[in-house]
Amino acid sequence: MTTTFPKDFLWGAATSAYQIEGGHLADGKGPSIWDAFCQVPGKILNGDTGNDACDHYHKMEEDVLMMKALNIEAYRFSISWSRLMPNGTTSLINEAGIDYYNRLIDTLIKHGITPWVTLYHWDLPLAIQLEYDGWLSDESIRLFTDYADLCYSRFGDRVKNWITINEAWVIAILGHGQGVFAPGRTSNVEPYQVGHNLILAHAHAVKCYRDKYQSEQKGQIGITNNCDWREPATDSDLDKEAAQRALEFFLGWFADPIYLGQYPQAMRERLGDRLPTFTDEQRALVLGSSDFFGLNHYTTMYAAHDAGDDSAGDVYGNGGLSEDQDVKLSVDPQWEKTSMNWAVVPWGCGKLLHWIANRYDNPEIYITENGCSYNDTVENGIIADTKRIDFFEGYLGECNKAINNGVKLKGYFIWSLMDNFEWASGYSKRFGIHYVDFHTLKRTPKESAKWFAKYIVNNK
Ligand code: PNW
Repeated sequence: MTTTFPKDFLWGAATSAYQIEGGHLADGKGPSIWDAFCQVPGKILNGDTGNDACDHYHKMEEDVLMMKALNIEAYRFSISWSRLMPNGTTSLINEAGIDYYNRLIDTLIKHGITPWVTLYHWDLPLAIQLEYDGWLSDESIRLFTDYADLCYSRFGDRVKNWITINEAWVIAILGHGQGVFAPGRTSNVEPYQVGHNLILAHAHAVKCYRDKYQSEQKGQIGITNNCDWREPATDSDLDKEAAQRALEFFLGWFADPIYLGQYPQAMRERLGDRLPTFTDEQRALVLGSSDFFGLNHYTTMYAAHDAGDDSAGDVYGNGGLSEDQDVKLSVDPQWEKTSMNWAVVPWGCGKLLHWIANRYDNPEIYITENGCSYNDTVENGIIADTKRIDFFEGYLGECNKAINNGVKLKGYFIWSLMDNFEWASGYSKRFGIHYVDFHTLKRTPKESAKWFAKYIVNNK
């Protein structure tokens, strides 16, 4: 069995705007729902905010040189909508924000790094939340499409890889179901309305790209969804069905409409009126609306049938609204855990890749995030994060096997280029392969960064 990756395999690293940029009011940027959410007492550990984050907004050139030293071929970042459109609409365009992303894109290209741009990584302009109720309103579909259109028109001459929305599941469940992420709402109805609007917003933004830009600009566009693996807790049919159901409620929720034209049967059966329906026109718009399958993957849990359980999940309760699923989740106490308490289970990644290949007719997949947080320490200038290296070796080994078994995995982005603002956990969780000292903002490559730089070269 070969352990080298195909020659055209794409190696990258990922970040998102709110987690690294800082400059939260710089040069005309408007506030986002994350700026506001961080002001709500008790929402973010230690009262941290992304106001300054890694100050990537002012350290962008230095950070691109850091990417260059890492040998990555592609860099996935997100655009802050309210930096371009301070009130979220076309009525106000902030040219200083556009200049900033132009400089970032040009600097990347100058150093031979391909930009992969996420349009929406959770930082909705606050004005859209206040004036329209954000993603709860179908107005969000039009507003997002206008914003996407601006991005294609200003950056599309150089940006050839677009991701519309990052992790609709997180926006719906953590933002509108459990209330742990912005905008902090708690409901068992809103997540499904929000999910529906996100799918339609994605599809309209893709239609805009295809109608007005794609043939000329020759780029690709898709969506990135997140999914953990769900392994049946036992061999029983009930547990096997529970694991399948859990995957349908997690990934199928967003991928089925795009690849199969409707919501998964398990969701339609169990949610009744809480699950919106697509009109024929909408279904046709959504079906086939992704040029590639973007996947963020972090961990694995066992799934068992459990009618009536409602306490599944981990720190983020990442079983979703488990009472809708009748699934009980658990982990093996033997499994290595990261500082998020997420289990390290490389084979779960392999199984998930095969599940996607089987269910969606073997699409081209890009892993747009995979990584782990550990409590790294600096000793004599060295950050010896051997557990993180083990993590990547394990997960990349499974990726490699999946490719050899016919899965069309085309690329892999490490989460994350550097330590950053980890949402409700603030700066307490370090996912980076570069260490950031949050007092001085100095970046230092961890041993994992040195390892990754070599791994890329050895696999080219
Ligand atoms: C993803 N869950 O978030 C995001 O895309 C990143 O911004 C984030 O830093 C990274 O993963 C690590 O957390 C997730 O509860 C947050 O299942 C929560 C979950 C999954 C992904």
